[in-house]
Amino acid sequence: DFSFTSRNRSSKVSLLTRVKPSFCVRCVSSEPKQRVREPVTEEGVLSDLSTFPPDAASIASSIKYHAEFTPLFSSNNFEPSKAFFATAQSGRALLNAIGNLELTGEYADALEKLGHTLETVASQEPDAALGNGGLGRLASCFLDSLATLNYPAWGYGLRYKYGLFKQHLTKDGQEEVAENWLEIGNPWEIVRNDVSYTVKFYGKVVMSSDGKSRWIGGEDIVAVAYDVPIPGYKTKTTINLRLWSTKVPSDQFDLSAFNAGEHSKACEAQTNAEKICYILYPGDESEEGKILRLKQQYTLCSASLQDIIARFERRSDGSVRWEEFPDKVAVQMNDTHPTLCIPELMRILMDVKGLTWSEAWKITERTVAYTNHTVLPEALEKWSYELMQRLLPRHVEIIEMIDKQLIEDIISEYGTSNPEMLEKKLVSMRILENFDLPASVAGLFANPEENPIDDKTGEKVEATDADTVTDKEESEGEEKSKNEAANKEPAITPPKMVRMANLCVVAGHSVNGVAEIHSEIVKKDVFNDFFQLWPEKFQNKTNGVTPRRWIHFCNPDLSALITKWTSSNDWILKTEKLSELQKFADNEDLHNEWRATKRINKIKVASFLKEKTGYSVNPDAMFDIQVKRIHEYKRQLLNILGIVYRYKKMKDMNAAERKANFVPRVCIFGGKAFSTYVQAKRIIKFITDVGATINHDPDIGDLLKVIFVPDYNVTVAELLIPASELSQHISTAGMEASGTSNMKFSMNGCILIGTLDGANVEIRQEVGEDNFFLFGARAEDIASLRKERAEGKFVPDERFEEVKKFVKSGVFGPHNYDELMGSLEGNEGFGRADYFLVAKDFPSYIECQEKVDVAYRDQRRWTKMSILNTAGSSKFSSDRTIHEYAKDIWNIQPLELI
Ligand code: B1N
Repeated sequence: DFSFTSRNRSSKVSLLTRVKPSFCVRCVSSEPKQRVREPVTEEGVLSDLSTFPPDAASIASSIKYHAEFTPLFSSNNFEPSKAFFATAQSGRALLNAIGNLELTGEYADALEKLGHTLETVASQEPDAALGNGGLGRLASCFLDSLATLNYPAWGYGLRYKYGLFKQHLTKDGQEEVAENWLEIGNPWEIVRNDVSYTVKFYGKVVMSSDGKSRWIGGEDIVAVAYDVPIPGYKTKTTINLRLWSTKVPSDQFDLSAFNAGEHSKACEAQTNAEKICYILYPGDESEEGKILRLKQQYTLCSASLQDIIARFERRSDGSVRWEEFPDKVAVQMNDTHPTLCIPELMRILMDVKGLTWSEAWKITERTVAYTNHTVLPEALEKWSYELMQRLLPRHVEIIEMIDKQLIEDIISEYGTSNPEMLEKKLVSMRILENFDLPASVAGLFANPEENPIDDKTGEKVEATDADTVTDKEESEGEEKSKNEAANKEPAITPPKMVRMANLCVVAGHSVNGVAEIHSEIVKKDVFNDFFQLWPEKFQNKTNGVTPRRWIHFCNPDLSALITKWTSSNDWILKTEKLSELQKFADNEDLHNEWRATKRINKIKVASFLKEKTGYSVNPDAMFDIQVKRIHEYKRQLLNILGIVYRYKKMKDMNAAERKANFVPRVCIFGGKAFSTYVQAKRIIKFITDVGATINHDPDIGDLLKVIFVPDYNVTVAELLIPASELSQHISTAGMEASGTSNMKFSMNGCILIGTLDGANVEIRQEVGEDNFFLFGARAEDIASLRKERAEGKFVPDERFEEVKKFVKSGVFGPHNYDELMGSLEGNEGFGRADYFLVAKDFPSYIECQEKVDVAYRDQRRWTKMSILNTAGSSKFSSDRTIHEYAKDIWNIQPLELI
């Protein structure tokens, strides 16, 4: 029974709270007629929390949108505005919501009168963890900015019953535990039983008498909308995150089976439907897992598009002009998870609304846009053609048509005079992988020897005598190939696959990367053939984070300090004002206040670490933090081996030398490993083993502590980031698309140590080279360094070899860490030879860490660097990013508030 009514801020607010077990809050105003949040527009934006949940009329808009089947962002309203698809890694909502409404003070006072503190109430809320990491959290920042800036846009996603797993650390490393975040109810959602759509799977395609394809039979489920209001900061606008939950259609309960005692059979359809939304990213190694994941993706796309189309039609007042659809609707696909939007929109437009292929294609192309978030080949989604054909037969027909159309486009661009080049293009660009060419073009490549084509003239070359094969040669040749065939293993046909990213690039009118260097790699490498064909599609949109959650709310003392020294709190909306701090970078008073704020935040973290891990840390030591998903390319292994090197050096000294040579550090790690990612789990185990040894070593004491914080999530990030002094963003150059925690750390006055990768490059430009610790190989050198490594030409640094020997000697327990250390050596059987170039970057990393120590010893210098990081971080507000998407991709304007 949730209801949240926001009233005039100056009016008296009384509260009835029920803190546990269901975390419900009810605000009642003494002046019920007076509202802060008047409807901004009838269309597009859920503008008034007091009428939330909105009635059908006030919600009769769609949006242009974006999705990681976490939210998909969509924006469509009748003033040109758009929508998109996204995953939400939202964290907690309460402090953010009352903060955006500017009601924190009143709310805290009211709670106090009821005998509660705001802090205790807020801490009861579980994190909404409907995403895996940076991708989902980016979507949540985008929603905050969309609302704050009054853009008419929504997010769409799936309402997973279990969000990202909870991480427990045991003696064997990470253990995953289900995260039942809905257990005590979710006061932020409003179920919309009046908004539901049927979603079909399996079945077959038939041709009806009018020549149209129809998808019939199969299995139907129902997707029901759950709306989560997203209030903007200092505005009347509140937008919507619409999450879909799946259930069985009401007529499908098998009553007779149930009555006959076949209970499981009777409930089968129900379980099948409900399990689609059980968990975020179900394991997809098994066939069943793959089907479930594809069902998730299609559910998100189908329900969201039906919703958007229904809203578009409702607003058309009976005269629907489909050609206007892209003017009103934009769909931003947040990575490839919502790719099925493309064939789904085509299907609905053609098979349901009766448009022709070319009409539907023009509309689809103008509506959808694609954001690429990774260049890791293993993360570029591919689906088995056979599986997809079974589950979504009509969509596969449409994808085949798009692929055919693409082949024609490629041939018309490059001609047929150079079949070899043409074949290369087709192999790299086609949506369908490992497929024969359609009959219409197959002839070109049938047997190039038979009718070779001159490279220069493009003419057929006549066979000469020298080319003519004699009868004898021919029969010898036949004999030879027969023998070869008999000796060979039967040829394995490579599986037919559908390449989702290629489909996005072909259908999207815009393709963007998420940091400058990443967008360049997208153009020069990952999608180079597409870039040559359609250079105008490619863009960059450097990521950003919301300064509300990531400075103002999570670091209130720093926020107050910035407000004081920049003379107003305008910076929360206009982050360019942060640069005003530059002129006080040497001011002693600011230095003192700045350091005092950091120290308070560090003390909070120290007590959190004590509670969660039992370890006591010294708040005067440098807090050095690496928190992010555990992945080999992010190189937590480089960090921990650097720590091992430091420890070994300490052990080689006497107490006085140790004290004189080392700045005390608390090294904090946090992050989850994907449940089946064995090497990532070994890294966690290794870090905790190293910590267990060092933290108990009496020689070391407070000089070095190594702590792995369990269950890193948004709430933990909000605590750690304000307390950070050094943070590590040390991926192999070219592999991290952007990173977004780097931005959060820098905003909070933390100095980064990092490679020239992702958004690090731009952060360093903005905050100044002197205020960033740079090391490591450059992206453009990585390929040749890997080659050198694989050819055995690389000679590792002696210090690196020493560290490996030290680890293998058993200092950190009985394990020999063979698999982990082996991955750095390129032993046969241990996979790719140090693919992530840990050994190569190790010397420059530890030398850079020595420079960090020198800088930290000089607290004036360090504090200045810290201030200049906050002052230089204005570019990384998601408000800037969203304005760029709105202008360059969605073609929408902020709404004018009335
Ligand atoms: O997206 C973030 C970037 O800042 C990070 O650099 C990037 O690694 C991250 C499949 C992903 N890319 N791809 C994913 C997530 C879940 C999944 O199932 C891929 N996450 C990123 C925001 O741009």
